[in-house]
Amino acid sequence: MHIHWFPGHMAKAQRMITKQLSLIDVVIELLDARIPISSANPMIAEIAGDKPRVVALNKADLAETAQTILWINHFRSQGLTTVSIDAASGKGMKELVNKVEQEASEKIAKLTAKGIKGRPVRAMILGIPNVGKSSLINRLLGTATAKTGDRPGVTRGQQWLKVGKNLELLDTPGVLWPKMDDQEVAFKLAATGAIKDDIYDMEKVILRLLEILRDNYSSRLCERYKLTQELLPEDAAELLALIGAKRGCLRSGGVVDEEKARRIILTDFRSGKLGQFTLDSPK
Ligand SMILES: Nc1nc2c(ncn2[C@@H]2O[C@H](COP(=O)(O)OP(=O)(O)O)[C@@H](O)[C@H]2O)c(=O)[nH]1
Ligand SMILES: [Mg+2]
Repeated sequence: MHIHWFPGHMAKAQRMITKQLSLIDVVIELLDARIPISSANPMIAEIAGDKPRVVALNKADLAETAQTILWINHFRSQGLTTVSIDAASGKGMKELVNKVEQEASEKIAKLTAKGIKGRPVRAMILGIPNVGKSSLINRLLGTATAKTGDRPGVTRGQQWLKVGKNLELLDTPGVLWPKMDDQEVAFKLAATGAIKDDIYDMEKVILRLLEILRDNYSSRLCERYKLTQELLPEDAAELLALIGAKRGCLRSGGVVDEEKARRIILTDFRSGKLGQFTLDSPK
């Protein structure tokens, strides 16, 4: 499994983010609640520097609720303000905005002391591809809010978006890169859809996923695909064929269409039809 990020791209992305950070008060670090470690950028602490940071565990609707609570406590014990959100449905937006404003309160108080009154908090979202940055921006904006006008950001065309009374959000999120040198991390990123489907070995990902499902979530697997617990094959490839057959993914001659079976399993997993999953656990 290879993730196509090149040092040149990363350096450029980082330079860009660093420039943008000079404009903002608070970093919103968006993580996937299903993989809070694997979806993190290994250099986020350096990138964010001394800017206050709020960790938002997104896609909480797809993660195991009890695990998300453990993760929130874990991050909080490290001194990081952390919330869980669901940008698709809009859950947790108010808490997120409150935390962001809280994190900036010291800075705003300093500005006020200098005579600069009513300056809104400025924030920007950072996260790896597909973690939900655009969805979050749209959610925070809702329909009622308009762009703040012509005051430019760093990039031409970049704008501040007004969220409520006291918060302004940079309309372009910072795209971070994930860890790239760890096979297990690559698997989790691929399984959850953080990496484009055409740049990894889909076959291997599904087989690994099936192993995890069989070992830890066998009852869900059986329920979804009408399988018998006692008859679950040890071998993941056999399990794939069995699910394919059950789902009627058959080519002429009754041969199982494995590609189709893989698609079904991956879609079910990513959409929550196989239940909620958290693939990273706090140490
Ligand atoms: N279930 C669920 N899906 C989400 C959530 N947030 C984003 N998504 C989906 O994840 C995919 C990627 O989201 P997007 O906002 O484009 O990610 P970006 O690449 O970080 O901007 C889209 O299909 C979204 O609908 C969430 O909280 N829950
Ligand atoms: Mg986007």
